[in-house]
Amino acid sequence: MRALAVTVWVFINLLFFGMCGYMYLLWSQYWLNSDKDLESSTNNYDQQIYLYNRGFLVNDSSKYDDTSTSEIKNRIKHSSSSIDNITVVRNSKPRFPNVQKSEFIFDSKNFVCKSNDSKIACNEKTQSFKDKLINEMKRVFLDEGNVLKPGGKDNSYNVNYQGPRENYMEKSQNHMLCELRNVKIDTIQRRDVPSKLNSFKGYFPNKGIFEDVQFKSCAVISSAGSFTLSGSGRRIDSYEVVLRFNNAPTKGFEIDVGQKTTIRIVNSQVMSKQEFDFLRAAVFRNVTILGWDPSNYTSTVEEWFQNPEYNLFPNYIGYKRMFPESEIYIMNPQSIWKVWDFLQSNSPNRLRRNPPSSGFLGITLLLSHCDFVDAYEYIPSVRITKRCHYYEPENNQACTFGVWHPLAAEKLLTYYMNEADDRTVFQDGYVRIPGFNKLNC
Ligand code: NCC
Repeated sequence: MRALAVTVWVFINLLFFGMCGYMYLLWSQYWLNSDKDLESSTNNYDQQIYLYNRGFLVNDSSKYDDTSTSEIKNRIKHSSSSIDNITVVRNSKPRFPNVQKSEFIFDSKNFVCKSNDSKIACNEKTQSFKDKLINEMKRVFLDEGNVLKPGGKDNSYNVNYQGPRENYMEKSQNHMLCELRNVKIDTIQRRDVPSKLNSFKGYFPNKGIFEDVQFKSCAVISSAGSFTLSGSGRRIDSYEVVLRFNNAPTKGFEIDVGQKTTIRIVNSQVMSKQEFDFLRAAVFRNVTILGWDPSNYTSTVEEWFQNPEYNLFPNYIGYKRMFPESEIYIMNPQSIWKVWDFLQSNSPNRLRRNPPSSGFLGITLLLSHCDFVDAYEYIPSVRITKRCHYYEPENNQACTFGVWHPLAAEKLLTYYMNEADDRTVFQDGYVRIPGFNKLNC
């Protein structure tokens, strides 16, 4: 009798829990599908960049609600004409607690060495900052590979990488640099212009950027907020080549970022959108310009010419007409994906399938032409702040750690290839990478 009662009890329990499980499955499938709709409406590059650059994950509704929709629309910096459908995600879908939540606190004043600190005290501060920072970068790096995360499955550039995924830490610094040396950043030359676009040909040079030129010392100046109060300006101006990004100004910020600019790497949004006034703004004058625009992963150069993500060609040609002697180049989009392949082939986990940031493209370019490259505030120093840029008040730590570009991977690998000591990296704010001509491969 008792055995029968136990059996019935077990059966009822099984039935009850089975039904609960089934209902949960139905419920989560519903949300999965509604996510798909949502992804397609938020998949647009502008929206993703907007959200990521403000530290939002695409589905992270906790940060915005109905009332902020119009504010979101108003504040989109680089919106394309099609962007009036920002989707607001409601906060009612099943969620599991995030076991890998960030514990990184921007309490940088605890880590800055003061003039009266002993060498030991300063080293301790540096070490403790380094541990926290590297942990945070590794956390983001691992999180990025998580296909279950919002945006984790996105593949708008049709990346179909089939190569190895090795662990960079199992290779020597020299080995890594030798691999990166094979990833040459090419620029579009006359011979690359498709024959259908013959009238374009005359605007493109017969040589590549910095072809056969070797510089002694080069500095890459990230646009990070951590430049504020760095006082690095004078040192930066002493390099033979100084590379800056997009529309990052020097005027008014000379003490921290210097005033010299040799080359600017400019993304296609900045080159093409009216608000950046590429043809007239002073920041783009009298410097070498290298524009870039991502193609699809497998596109030929010809296909990309006919369908760039942001059409940078009208302003490229306009600039060439206005300043015929200017040094302006366009990156070969296939080089962008070769750089991405390098990052992925040295990362055991899957990277976001989006192009590398201008920062890593700039470092890679200069390594071919400089005896050494010092990258400033790319690996954030103890002056780290939530501010995205040194020239804008906006807070957004995603600019530093990345959610859309594979920034965390870029930075971990860069730190690995660096030969400066930790005090230089984290207190003075720059990493030093030996140029390719110094390598023994
Ligand atoms: O912000 P951005 O980057 O111009 O920065 C240039 C490079 O500096 C490094 N960086 C920047 C900020 C920060 N806190 N830490 C950093 O390490 C990065 O390596 C970065 O590449 C770009 O890469 O071209 C980017 O451009 C901006 C934007 O288009 C321009 O700033 C013009 O406003 C992009 N943001 C948006 O489109 C909203 C950003 O995704 C990448």
